Amino acid sequence: SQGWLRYAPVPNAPGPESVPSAIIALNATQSSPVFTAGEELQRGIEGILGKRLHLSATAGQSHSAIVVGTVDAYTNAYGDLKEAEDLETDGFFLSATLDKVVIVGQNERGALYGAFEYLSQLAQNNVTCEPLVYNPQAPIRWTNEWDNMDGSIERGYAGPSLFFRDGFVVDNTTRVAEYARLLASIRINGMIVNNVNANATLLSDRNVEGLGRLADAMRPYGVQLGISLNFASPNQTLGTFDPLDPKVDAWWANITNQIYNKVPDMAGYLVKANSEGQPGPLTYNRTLSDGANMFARAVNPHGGVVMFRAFVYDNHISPVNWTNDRANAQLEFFQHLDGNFDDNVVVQIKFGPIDFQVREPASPLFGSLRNTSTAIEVQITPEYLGQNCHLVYLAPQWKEILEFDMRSDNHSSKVKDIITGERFKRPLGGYAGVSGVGSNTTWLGSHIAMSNLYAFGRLAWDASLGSEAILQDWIRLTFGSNQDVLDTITDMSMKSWPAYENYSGNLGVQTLTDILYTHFGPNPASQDNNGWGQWTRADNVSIGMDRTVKNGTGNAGQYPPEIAQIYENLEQTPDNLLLWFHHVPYTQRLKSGKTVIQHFYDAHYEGAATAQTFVKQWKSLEGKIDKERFEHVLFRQTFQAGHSLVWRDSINQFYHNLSAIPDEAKRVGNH
Ligand code: GCW
Repeated sequence: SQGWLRYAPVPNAPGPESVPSAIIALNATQSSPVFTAGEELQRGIEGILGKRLHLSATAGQSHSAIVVGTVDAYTNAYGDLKEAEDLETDGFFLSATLDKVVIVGQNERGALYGAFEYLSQLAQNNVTCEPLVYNPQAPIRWTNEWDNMDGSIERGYAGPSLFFRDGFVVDNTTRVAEYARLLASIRINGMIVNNVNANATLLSDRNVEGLGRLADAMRPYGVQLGISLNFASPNQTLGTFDPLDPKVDAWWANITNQIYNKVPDMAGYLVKANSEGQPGPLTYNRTLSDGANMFARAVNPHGGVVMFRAFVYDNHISPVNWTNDRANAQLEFFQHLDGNFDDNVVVQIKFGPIDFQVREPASPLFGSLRNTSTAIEVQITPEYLGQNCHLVYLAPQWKEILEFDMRSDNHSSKVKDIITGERFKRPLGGYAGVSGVGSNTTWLGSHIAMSNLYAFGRLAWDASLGSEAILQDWIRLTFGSNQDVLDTITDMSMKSWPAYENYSGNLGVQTLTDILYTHFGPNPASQDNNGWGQWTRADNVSIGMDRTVKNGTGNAGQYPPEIAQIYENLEQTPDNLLLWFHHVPYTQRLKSGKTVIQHFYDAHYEGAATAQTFVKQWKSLEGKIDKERFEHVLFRQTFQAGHSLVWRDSINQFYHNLSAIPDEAKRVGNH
């Protein structure tokens, strides 16, 4: 499906006279983003307004035309544009009146973004746009695809890979281009095409040639290809992968040159090292920065970037010791390396200290790396959050992290300003979204989950946007502008993350899914005594991780002082992170006045009740949405409603058995 780029006719549209009669894509050469912009404008306007405009590549009379091009091409043809000086890399200027539309990109990619912006406005029934300059807040706006060479996708819920099959890059790249088109429309400029748990066979001649073809399919959309690397790749030929061995360095320089030969505009590398069994520099007693810089040297001559993941921890950690804490790992591994990374290295940090749980505080690492560029990693594919069988609109969760103020040096230090490079004056930084897109026609396995992909791109461009405003753009583009459809999907989506949190793991206790295998469905018992370090420390009388400095793992002390003091202190810690930072009796009173255990019981009933209403809400849209998508989403909402009851009863029963504390409302247990 076309996702949000349907270009469906707009009812009550002001008519074809509301757009100019021709499109000029300035100096457009075949397969360039400006060429794509011209074609996209033609296709979009034909779909939305039923009028096919003449398209040409040469500057003509700009009156009564839609002119799209780079700032250089535009000024050559039509003279100075005063807004041009405000344009930053990938930025664009857009102005639209009824008889003249000007779309000028700082580069070709920006011009394409401007075309998509104009089409998005048209599709939402706005035919004019105030003259405005649009610039990105962050240079790195990438997806991470966790696609394996055999065609499976780690944590993907939408069928096999678009990129690989049976060990090789696919022959047919049609869907790759369609995906790049969706990404370009939300201003994503890079895509890591293979899993961070990477395989050295990606670097075979045949696959490097294949990467060239993938990049060719993405290039017309301005999406640059990047790849994940297996740190031990040289081992087979050299018998070593020591990052300080000159032979190893030369090996990487050589293979990197070969790749750039096929993919001249490769974005760079993504590296997961010394994490969950992956090889890395620690094997040779080298530091993580030694490892990262080895790749940085290889891509530097080509202008490439190395995204080095901060997701490094011991996955055989002993639960016996109460001061052990996986949440401490990132700072322990990375803080002392601050300043040691080359300039083209970006440390990519998962939003929270553990692993994409339903509620986590922001990772303390954001607040403490001052001489290192950083990026935030979020999961669009909701591994722990219902795997697209539950509706969970994630933008509100991402916004909470992005807006969180670390108060580094007692100074405003919002995560969103740290990762753009603004706060610590870093040259690079941005966003990585783990997408999970597969060959299924819905892309993510569920039509309604596409709001998450859409919102990721929008926030990566401008983190100050509101989650509801982004959502409503997506709804209008995806389902049309019927008011009931808009209101209903807005209401359901905005309630969805709180509902999921309520019927899974609340008060910051972690999601409470099965963590050993599926990461799906309730399994609170699996959340203790495992080597993964995802613990709740629940016993008969008490629950929660004591992460205080005075008594626990010390994790609260990893935050800058103003924040550390809040998390250290039971009274000041917000209820929704209480069990993340503190170990308390089930009878502990929350700020709401309820006990922890009663909150568990009530929240689980509330959350599951909300999931029941989603079914009724969705059913009210019958006839207002096409049958195929109506039935598809109804099926999922019905599943979610049932599964939320399973969640509710499993979790409540589990803690009722453990604590033997009755539910005041007498719903839980045997009565
Ligand atoms: O959350 C865990 C996932 C793994 C994933 C890992 C990571 C790609 O369960 O599937 O591996 O995180 O982010 O590296």
